[in-house]
Amino acid sequence: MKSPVNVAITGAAGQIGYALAFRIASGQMLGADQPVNLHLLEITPALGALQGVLMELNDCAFPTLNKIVATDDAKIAFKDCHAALLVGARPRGPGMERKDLLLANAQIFSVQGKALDEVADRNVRVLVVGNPANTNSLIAQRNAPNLNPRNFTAMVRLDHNRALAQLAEKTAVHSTRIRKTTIWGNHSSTQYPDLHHTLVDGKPALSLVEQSWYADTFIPVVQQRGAAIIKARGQSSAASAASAAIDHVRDWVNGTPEGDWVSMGVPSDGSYGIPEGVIYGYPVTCKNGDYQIVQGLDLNEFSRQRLDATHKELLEERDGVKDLI
Ligand code: NAX
Repeated sequence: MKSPVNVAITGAAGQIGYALAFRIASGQMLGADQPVNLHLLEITPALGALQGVLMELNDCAFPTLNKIVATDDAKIAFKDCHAALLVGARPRGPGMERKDLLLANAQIFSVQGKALDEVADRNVRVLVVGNPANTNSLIAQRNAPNLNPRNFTAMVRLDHNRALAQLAEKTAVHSTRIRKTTIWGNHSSTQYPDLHHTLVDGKPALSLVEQSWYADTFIPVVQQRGAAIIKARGQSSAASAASAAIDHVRDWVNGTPEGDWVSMGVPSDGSYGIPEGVIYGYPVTCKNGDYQIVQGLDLNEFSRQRLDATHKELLEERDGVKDLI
């Protein structure tokens, strides 16, 4: 048996945390031969509920779950952690403006960035799920100057998986037969789900669907899927978000299949004309525990405008928290 790895989950008593912890503990993220120590972080008032999660995790008797730490202290939760899934965030309260929400979360992610910087494993992989995910990831990264900035990522994988599901339904194939789909930019309604390079059973997706379906149905449905789930369920996406977080980390660690790519929010490096300075959804391939942005894709005017619009929103978000980065 391999030696255990330390996986931190913040907001572990919340909706997504509850779905996530059990799947990670049962080996679905890092493998059935990889024991994990779960480090669960919550705010003090949620520690009682977190104890309940801990009791249930123990009651599962998972062969891959080695140890659980449950705490309200980020420095205990992040101590020597190899992966940190930052899910806990402040929800929008009554009368709260978007700007206030951004700032409230910026405080949380600057504190957590500093704690990671101080105590996490030097190669810790960080996935931010809590919204606004891209900007929260940037804040954590900027507050952790001693860690590899490339290791701070944000989740756009749920949007990616939603895009696969929509296209699979439209073309009547299983989603496993779809390759090379991209979510560019922000995990928000400005994200750009791009099918220009997508293949369905090896055929260009855009040769199988009408342009009007792509532009007027597919793109808005993917962009607004979170709101549709809230309307239907009365609560925001949780199990699908947890599943996407597992996909993100698993592929980052274990690699992406040959001939395909996934979407990850990663620090922009100038690729596709997006200047450095934001965490941006890109098509990436993963190998040997690292990711690379897919290069050389053609972008037509339709795509260019959408890449720039979502970048503009990220710059506005960044400006709103500039004192904390
Ligand atoms: P919940 O409100 O159910 O859970 C959040 C948990 O975080 C709560 O238990 C809370 O006590 C805890 N928390 C708050 N501040 C904390 C802190 N400073 N340290 C540790 N824990 C803290 O929300 P849930 O539905 O689980 O969603 C969590 C976050 O994911 C939200 O910000 C949500 O907007 C975001 N989402 C992001 C998605 C993405 O694709 N990137 C999709 C799903 C989801 O909407």
